[in-house]
Amino acid sequence: MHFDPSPTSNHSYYKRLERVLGQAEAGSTRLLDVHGDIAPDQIERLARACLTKQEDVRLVVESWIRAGCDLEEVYLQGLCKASRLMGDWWNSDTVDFASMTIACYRLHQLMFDLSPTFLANASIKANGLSALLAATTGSHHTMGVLMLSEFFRREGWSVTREVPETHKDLLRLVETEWFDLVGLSVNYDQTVDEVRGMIGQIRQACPNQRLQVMIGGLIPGDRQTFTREVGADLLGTDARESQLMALELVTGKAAHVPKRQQRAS
Ligand code: B12
Repeated sequence: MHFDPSPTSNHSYYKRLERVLGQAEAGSTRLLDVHGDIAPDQIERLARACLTKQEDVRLVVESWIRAGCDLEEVYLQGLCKASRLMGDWWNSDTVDFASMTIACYRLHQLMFDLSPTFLANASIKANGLSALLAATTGSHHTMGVLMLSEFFRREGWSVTREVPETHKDLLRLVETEWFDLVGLSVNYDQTVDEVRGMIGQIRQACPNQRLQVMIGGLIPGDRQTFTREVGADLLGTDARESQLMALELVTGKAAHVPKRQQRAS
């Protein structure tokens, strides 16, 4: 991956960027492909907009919503796939680190802007359950936790979203506030020992003896084995399914997951 904090000094960088931005006319294709998924060139359209300006990002997503795209699919397919496509461009040095970071910020901003609509019925659904959803210390991968929080809130959970600077910050929260569930977004470079230690401390600090701990995100290696070894109660997948699984775990009631929603993250 290319790390150039000052792309202005790099003429060829702009040439490459121009090539990416110049591809395919905006909105020239159908929104959905034959499988009913958001079409790849629409994903590219969003990714390119993220590299230009916030207004363009908004316009792309608005066009999808106007064309009848479900907001959850906008998040789970549109935003996730666009961020991964940008990651591919970053990997191939088509975009640099600074542009990538700003582009990710624009996706964050989009979620904040869409939040009032996304959470429109959340208060009616209030379920009395509370979740602490946290990125792990030192992780810059925060988009997953933000999206996860939105899906939990949408279904009536009270959510505390945290990007802690130290483990102590997380433990202080767990000690002082009541949570039914702690969801930890694992970072790619964390070891079993680290995560197991953290989960053990969380359980010790938490006054709720029935606290459930869920993990998800960029789990290294075999996800099932990792989950077992760190002592988590549940392994999540995408944000929508994870919420359903968490609800079932905490309430002990089976949640129905329609087939269309069983999408791997
Ligand atoms: C965007 C991105 C970044 C951005 C993050 C911006 C941000 N604010 O989040 C930036 C540019 C900062 C970044 C940095 C790095 N990145 Co990066 N990044 C990505 C990328 C392209 C997309 C990730 C993303 O945000 N997706 C969108 C979100 C919404 O989706 P998600 O994370 O999958 O989350 C969903 C689910 O997993 C679930 N979920 C998420 N968390 C949780 C938690 C729980 C409890 C549950 C239940 C569910 C859940 O809900 C979400 C919605 O469904 C991925 C590529 C990929 N294929 O994932 C690489 C990737 C994750 N990055 C990677 C790497 C290596 C790095 C760097 C080390 C690069 C470097 N050389 O510096 C640094 C790490 C810095 C750090 N200290 O953390 C690797 C990780 C490799 C691995 N798994 O072992 C990946 C996979 C790229 C690759 N193929 O190499 N990255």
